Amino acid sequence: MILEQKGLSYEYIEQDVFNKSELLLKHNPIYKKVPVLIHGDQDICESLVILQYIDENWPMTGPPVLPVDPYERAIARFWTGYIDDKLLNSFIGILKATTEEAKAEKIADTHAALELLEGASKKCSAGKDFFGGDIIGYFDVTLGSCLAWIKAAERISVAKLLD
Ligand SMILES: N[C@@H](CCC(=O)N[C@@H](CS)C(=O)NCC(=O)O)C(=O)O
Repeated sequence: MILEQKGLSYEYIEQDVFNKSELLLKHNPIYKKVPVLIHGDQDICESLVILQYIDENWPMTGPPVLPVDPYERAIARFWTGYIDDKLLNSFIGILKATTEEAKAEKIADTHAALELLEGASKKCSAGKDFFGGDIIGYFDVTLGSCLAWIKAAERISVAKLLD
C-alpha cells in the first residue's frame, strides 16, 4: 500500500505460507514470514521495519509515511506498536482460544484495545480522515491491514468486534 502511495515501482511475489518457498526461506531465514521487501541485494523483514525503511530510503518520493514532527512521529510509532502488540495478540488469542472462558477474555481484551485505538485515532486525526491528517500513513496502513481479518472473523461468527 505504501509503495503504491509513494508511486514506487515494485514486483509483488505471492507466497504460500503453508508451503514456504526457497525464496522466502532465503530472504527471511529468521522468522520465515511474509512480508519481505527485497531491495536490490538487501532484504528487509517485518512490516513495520519495511514501512520505516521505505520512508527513510525514499523521503522525497510521495507523501511521508511517518509524520515529520518528532513528537508526532513518536506518537504514531507508539500507537502503531500498540496495534502490533496488543490488538493483534488479543485478536489472534480469540482464534486460538480452546475454551469459551479464554475466548471471552480475549474478546474483552480486543474490545478494550479497539476502544483505546478509537480514542487515539479521534484525538490524533483532529477531525481529519487519517491518523496523521489528510493522508494514509504508518498507523493507518497497519490498522487497515488488520480490518479484513477482523471482519472475516466476524463473518464466521467468532465474535462481534466492530460496529
Ligand atoms: N510481525 C510480522 C508478522 C508477519 C506474519 O505474521 N505473516 C504471516 C502472514 S500474515 C506469515 O507469514 N505466516 C507464516 C507463518 O507464521 O509461518 C510482520 O508484521 O511482518
